[in-house]
Amino acid sequence: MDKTFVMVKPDGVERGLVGKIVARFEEKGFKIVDAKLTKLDRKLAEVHYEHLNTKPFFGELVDFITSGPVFAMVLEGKDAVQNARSLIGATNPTDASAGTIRGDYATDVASNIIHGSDSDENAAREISLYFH
Ligand code: RTP
Repeated sequence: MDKTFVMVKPDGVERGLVGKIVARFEEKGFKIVDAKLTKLDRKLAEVHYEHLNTKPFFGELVDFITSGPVFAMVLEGKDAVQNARSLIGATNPTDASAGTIRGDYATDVASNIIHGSDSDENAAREISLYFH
């Protein structure tokens, strides 16, 4: 079975959406193999999002992701990365289909509720960053 890393961002935790989001992954058939509520320090946020560190919104992204607790999960299932991304929906909620998490719960790219790894390589990297 494949693994992926998924994290309900501070806006999703603040809005009380953790239970609903976890239920969607469980209903799809994922198994939760690890999970925790945690708060990122700036160093972890900068490492997690280092691929975006030249973007104009990088400072805002780090401020946002460290602004409150996140709910981080390791999910196991067939084609875990791709199936989780399908449930999550497009990065910009404006482009995300209804029925996806971002399509149903978010309107703004800067606070789009949830993160999911975009490759097996990044899933392994992110799991080791958050769960070690
Ligand atoms: P994520 O890593 O959070 O799952 O998102 P993603 O792969 O779908 O998108 P990525 O390009 O890696 O962007 C990471 C996060 O940066 C924020 N963002 N803000 N203000 C903006 O224009 C902007 N663009 C991206 C989003 O929170 C996005 O999820």
